[in-house]
Amino acid sequence: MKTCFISLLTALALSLSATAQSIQFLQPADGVTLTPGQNFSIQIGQPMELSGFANAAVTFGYLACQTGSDVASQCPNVAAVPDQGVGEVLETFVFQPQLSQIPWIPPNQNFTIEFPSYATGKGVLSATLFYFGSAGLAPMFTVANITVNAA
Ligand SMILES: *[C@@H]1O[C@H](CO)[C@@H](O)[C@H](O)[C@H]1NC(C)=O
Ligand SMILES: *[C@@H]1O[C@H](CO)[C@@H](O)[C@H](O)[C@H]1NC(C)=O
Ligand SMILES: CC(=O)N[C@H]1CO[C@H](CO)[C@@H](O)[C@@H]1O
Repeated sequence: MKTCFISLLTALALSLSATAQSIQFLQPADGVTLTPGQNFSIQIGQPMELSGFANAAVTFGYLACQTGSDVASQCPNVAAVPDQGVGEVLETFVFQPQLSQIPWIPPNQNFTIEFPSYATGKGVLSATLFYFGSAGLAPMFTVANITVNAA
């Protein structure tokens, strides 16, 4: 009975922490202006390194926002609605964040990718993290995004 209760607690803790697994853009900042066709740096942080999880890969995507009178409202919310699609898949990397020397900076990893040469106006740069977690290391993913301007 006791063992049963403990495994129930463990399962609950795992399912709770599953929702906590996330990544964030440390660089560039939301609203950054990037030059089409040029390389730029991305720093992805992982606020919590939880045990029972295994990071796999991070994929960057670019989705151009619709042009129109109200551009902001026509930028789909990639993070909130993942089935909206990330637009174009730019590049995929193994995700292995390193501990930071700076206490307030979470474990992080730097990447260099090319900003699409066709980009104009506003777009959404997304980072999708694929990882394994929860009971039995189930495959999962989480999405972070920033708005970028092409100029
Ligand atoms: C971007 O970086 C890649 C890999 O380092 C390199 O092959 C490519 O020439 C660079 N592109 C530009 C436009 O600098
Ligand atoms: C990524 O780059 C930033 C800025 O150059 C640096 O402070 C940080 O330590 C780098 N992170 C890693 C894991 O090398
Ligand atoms: C443009 C876009 O998709 N923005 C979203 C990025 O992710 C945050 C956090 O989930 C959302 O609040 C933004 O709307």
